[in-house]
Amino acid sequence: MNKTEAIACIQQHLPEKRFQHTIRVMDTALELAKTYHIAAENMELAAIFHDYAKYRNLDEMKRIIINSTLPKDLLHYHTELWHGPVGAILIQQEYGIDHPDILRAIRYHTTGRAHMSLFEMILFVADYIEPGREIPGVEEVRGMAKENITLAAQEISKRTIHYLLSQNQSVYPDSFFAYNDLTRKINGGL
Ligand code: DGI
Ligand code: FE
Ligand code: FE
Repeated sequence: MNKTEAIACIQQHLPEKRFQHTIRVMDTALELAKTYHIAAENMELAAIFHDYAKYRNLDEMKRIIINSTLPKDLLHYHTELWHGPVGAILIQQEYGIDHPDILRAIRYHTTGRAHMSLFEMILFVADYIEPGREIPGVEEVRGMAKENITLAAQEISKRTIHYLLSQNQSVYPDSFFAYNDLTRKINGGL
């Protein structure tokens, strides 16, 4: 599927506001891809489809989690965590997109995970810093992203966990694994 087809397709599946967010994530991810010497083509597709399952029916998503190889513990966490993993499964089934970089980046775009690739970090960061986001302090993270993508990803991980704790929300293990792994890398540990 090429970029134009992918954009036309996602526009049909998302409400206008989410579609505009998607386009901004794509532009941001492409800028970062250029900075970090990652090819544009797969990055474009990953960004375009990253929120593909965001508005799927919860019962349908639950069924997909139950009937796939996805970890069942997702069912015990916030439903907001489902759209990444379920989206990765759906675009593979419905559009035959099967590049592992694309599928992994979409699957983990909400939580991150340990050992994220540069490709995954770019989508994870682009989703948080796209110009439509008005999160307090996001400007600082935008600056970091241009200089050091690992540092930006760690900052996002840290901020997200902080936020979830302040809201008395549970934190999915992959969010902690992402934070710990990025922190180890930044501090020069193994
Ligand atoms: O889909 P988007 O809104 O573009 O962004 P996203 O996929 O990063 O989803 C963001 C939401 O997910 C945000 O409200 C924080 C939440 N989130 C991220 N990690 C966790 C989490 N929620 C819970 N409960 N646990 C997590 O570990
Ligand atoms: Fe998302
Ligand atoms: Fe998003």
